[in-house]
Formats: sequence, structure tokens, C-alpha cells
Amino acid sequence: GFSWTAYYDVDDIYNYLQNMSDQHPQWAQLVVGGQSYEGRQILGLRINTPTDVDKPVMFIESGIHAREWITPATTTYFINELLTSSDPEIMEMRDQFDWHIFPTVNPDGYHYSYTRDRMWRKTRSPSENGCYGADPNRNWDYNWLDYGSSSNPCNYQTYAGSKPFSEIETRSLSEYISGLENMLGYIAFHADAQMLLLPYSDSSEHVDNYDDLKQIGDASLSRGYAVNKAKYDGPGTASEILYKASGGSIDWVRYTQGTRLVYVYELRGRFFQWPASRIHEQGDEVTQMMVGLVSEARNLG
Ligand code: 0X9
Ligand code: ZN
Repeated sequence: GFSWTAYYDVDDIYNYLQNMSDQHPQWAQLVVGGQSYEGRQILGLRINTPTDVDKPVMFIESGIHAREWITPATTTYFINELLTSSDPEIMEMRDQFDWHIFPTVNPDGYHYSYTRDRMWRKTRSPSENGCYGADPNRNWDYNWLDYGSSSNPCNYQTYAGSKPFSEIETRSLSEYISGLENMLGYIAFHADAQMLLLPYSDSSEHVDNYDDLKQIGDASLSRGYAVNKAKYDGPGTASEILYKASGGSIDWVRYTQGTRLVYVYELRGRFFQWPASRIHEQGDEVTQMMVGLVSEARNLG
């Protein structure tokens, strides 16, 4: 069975999502967020408890970078908390939103990292010159290639792709996102800088609700801190506290969709390694960070 003391390959993660939708058919529904180059689906779970009113959408993007294994593991942990916890705060958080949660939005890259090259980050689409993959967090159609991106297909880290949305993963996922009505929040999980980042990633311009995002982010980090005493840097704009990089998902989401609550959580680890025996620790921390985020957002209205 599935546990949170080991890392799993894509098929096992997808089986878990399928099992959860089978076990909670009235709440949890398997959803297809897009496709991958090698023909996999980007599978997710929509969790939406029955209600009379339409709820705002809360979107979770995880695993866009293949080697950041703690992000899919934490995301399935969080799904499990939403579906099984009897903690009133977690149940309230579950009921408040129409959740769309995608643990592995770069499934080909993750499988390649899992089976072949632990440090693989990109997708797996071939280029003409024999190199593979683009950085899916440099490939979104907003200020593409301006900063922190490579135009060399053989760049192991930050090749931005041959054009904006050259990668089917980002293109198809962006179409899914555009089809959502009423998206209030978009949360992307990365590793391992241990930071909370705000848009924009490629400019130090502050978004109009920057002060609210900071206040909500502070509340989120202090809830997380209470779990393990792990200190995260931020919240601050990605460009100001990490580095400038264009073509990332959060910038595209914020700019083109106008989504109000947009964050990147850079989770813990060193060189993208985090012991499997400590997935629980990261999972509980993130769950409390999410509780802090949604309750402070509710307070602010
Ligand atoms: O470079 C990235 O895409 C993210 N860091 S990572 O080490 N996980 O690769 C940061 C994403 C935040 N946005 C940008 N600075 N683009
Ligand atoms: Zn990353």
C-alpha cells in the first residue's frame, strides 16, 4: 500500500489518486490537467465537498521540477490530510474550496529522475541536436526568456524551450487553468530553498495586493514554524529574495489569470534530497502552512 515513508514512481502516485477517488466518490474526482510528451497524463484530484454555493478554486501545482521529489510526496500527504483528517481546521479548509491538486505536473521528468538520473529537472522532449527537455518553469508564456533562462537545448537546468509553451505539459496545463472559473489561489511547490515566494519572479514590481500576500504568507509561515521550528525565508518576491527568472508558472497565472493568492513554497532539503523517513514532518508542516494561509486569507476577506 501507499505510505509516506517512501518515494513512489508516477504510476504508484496515480494509483493512489485513483484509489482516493474510488474511496470518496462524492468528494474526490480524478481530473486530467494535461498531457506529457511521452504520453502520460497529468493527473490530479479535485476535492469539492457538496454545497449549495459555488466555491472558489484553490489550485496546487507540484513536481514541475522532476528532481524535487519531496513536492509530490508532500502533496499526496496533503491530499490524505484533506480527505481523512478529523482536525476541525483541516476539515474547514477542505470544505471552503474547490480544490484542484496536481502532484506531478512533469510526469516524464519525474519518472526519468526516479529511474535514470536523480538530478533531472526538465521535461523529456527531444531537441534537434540530441539533447532532451526544457525547464517547464521557464516555458510559460509571460516575458519568456527575459531573465534566468537559457536558449541552449543542452543546458541541463534552465533551457526555456524553443518558444513559449513549446512543452505540451505547460501548454496543456495552462489550458486547464484557463478553463477554471473563479480561481482564488494558485500554490506551486518546489524544493529546496526553504522560502516562501510571491510574484513576480522576474521583476521587483510589487503586485497590487502585495501587503495582503505578505501578511497571509507570514501567517502561513508561523503556523508552519510551530510544527518543526523550521524557519523559511520570506515571504518576498521571487526576484527580490531568490533570483530573477522569467517564464515561471506563477507569473503567468498572476498576470494572465489575475489570480489573487499566488505563492511558491520552496520546501526543505539539500541538493533536492530529503529522507523518506521524514516526509511526514514536511507534510505536517505544509498542511499547517496551508491552514495558516487560508485562515488569514479568510480574515482579510
Ligand atoms: O528556479 C525556479 O524555477 C524555482 N527555484 S528551484 O530551485 N526550485 O528551481 C523558483 C521559482 C520561483 N520563481 C522564479 N524565481 N522564477
Ligand atoms: Zn523547482
